[in-house]
Order: sequence, then C-alpha cells, then structure tokens
Amino acid sequence: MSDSTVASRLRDALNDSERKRPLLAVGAVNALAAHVAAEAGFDALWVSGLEVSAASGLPDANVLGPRDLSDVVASLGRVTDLPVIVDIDNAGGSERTAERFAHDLLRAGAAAVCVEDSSYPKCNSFSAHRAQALADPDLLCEQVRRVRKVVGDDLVVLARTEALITGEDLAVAVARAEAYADAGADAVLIHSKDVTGEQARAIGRAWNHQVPLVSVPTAFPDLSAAELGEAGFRLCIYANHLSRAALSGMRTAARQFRHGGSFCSTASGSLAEVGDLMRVGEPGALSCL
Ligand code: SPV
Ligand code: MG
Repeated sequence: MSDSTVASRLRDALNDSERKRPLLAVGAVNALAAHVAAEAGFDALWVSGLEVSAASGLPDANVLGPRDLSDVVASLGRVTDLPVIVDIDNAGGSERTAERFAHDLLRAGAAAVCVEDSSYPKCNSFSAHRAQALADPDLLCEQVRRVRKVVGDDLVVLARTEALITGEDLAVAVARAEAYADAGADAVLIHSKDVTGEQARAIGRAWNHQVPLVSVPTAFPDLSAAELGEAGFRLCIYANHLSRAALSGMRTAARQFRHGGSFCSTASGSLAEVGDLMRVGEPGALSCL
C-alpha cells in the first residue's frame, strides 16, 4: 500500500529551512538494520543498490529488479515507519522501466526513489573495474516527468547525477542537476568521489536552485553531518555503513571462533542477546520522522 503521508512528511522536512541540521538517512538492507537505525534515531532509511546486491550475492550493475527492492522495502516497513528512500539506479535505463520501478515501490511502501543518470548498464560509482558512462540528461528528465505522472506527489523523487564521478566538471554537474530539478525532482544529489570533501563543499557553494541538495558522503567520511549541513546539504545518506559494520563484526566473531573454538569464550560481550534478536520481529513498530 502506498503511504503518501510519509512522503509528504519527508518532502516537508527536506524543504524546512528552519531545520538546524540535515536529515540523516542510513542504508538498511533488512529489517534488522532498519530496527538498529530506528533505535539510533536516524530520520530515514536508504535501500542501497550496493547493499542489496551484495546481500544477494550479485554485482551492483543493474542486476536488481523492482521486485528485489520491493521485498526489502516491505521488510523494513514491518519494523519501523521511518521513510524509506530507494536507490533505483538508472531505473532500468528507460522511461517505461522507470514507471514500473516507481509504481511498484510506491505500492511496497517506499516514501522516495532516487534515480540517476548513469548509462545502462551501470556500475557502482566507486567501482575499480570499469568507468561509468553518463546517459543523455534528457533521459533522466523524461524519467522524472514520467515517474511524477505515475505517482503524483505520493513519492519524493530524488534525481542524482554521476557527472563528477565520470570526470565532468562542476558546471556540467550543476547544469544536469538543474535540468532534473526543473523536470520536477524534489531534491537533487550531485555525487562525488573526492575524498577530501572539498568538492562537496564546492557543490554546496555552486547550488543556487531552491530544490534541496542531498549528499552521499561515502568517499568523504571525515566531513561530519554538521559540516555537510553548513555546506548546504539538507539530507545526508550514509549508504552502506551498517552493512560494512556488520561485515567486519561478523568477520571478527567468525575468526575468534576459529581461534577459540567457541563463540562464548571469544566474542562474549560483543554478541547481542538471543532475545534481542527475537524482539526485532515482534509487533510494535519503531518510528518516526
Ligand atoms: C548505493 O548505496 O548503492 C549508492 C551509494 O548508490 S554509493 O554506493 O556510495 O555510490
Ligand atoms: Mg547505488
């Protein structure tokens, strides 16, 4: 079922110029991660193409379909009513596939989708194996218009440009983002892989459009959420950090078991209680924006 209330709350929060800090979203690949994110006080959840692909044993390369993502959205909605923002990559590379992603994800309970201008098939922005190419900006403009036609205001639409990732300059990236905002996007994301964070600050200075700016600081974790807020970002998405924490935590526990021969002698103190795990699936959603 769609939840237009969550989408409108998210849109209002994004546009609230009185807010003292940016909204904070974190990648949640399953209900367990969503539960942890809600407990920690995040404002929203991100369904990450990279995290869901990795959790499914797939490359982050346009292999996931709407059903894979819808299943994740439904599981997050069982444990929290935080708004869920879904990374739909280039939405399958066409207007018709974008319509389907938006329609299905709205029905699954998403509050927002984020669609980007990578050419089909995409690769992850930080992929060491292959350079990402850009699609024609007119395609993303048309995808935004078509998505809007299908879902109205019931989904927040984030439009993301990969221009800086592919080596274009800031003027090109800003021009693309402006075109996407003018096509009807609710917010724009100019992705950056500059590890110093200076490019992120420059994006904030260069953006004069009223549509809010979003940051995904995967490459520049030293820039705090407060600093990103000061630089002009209204939403910061920590896209894959809980999966990375889980991966290293699982590795540590598994290795300690290999050396000590039991989990209790090795990882004690760092393991959650069994009852803690059971409570995740019990009724009573954690909330809320
Ligand atoms: C994702 O989480 O899939 C993203 C964000 O697109 S990043 O991988 O940091 O580019
Ligand atoms: Mg992605």
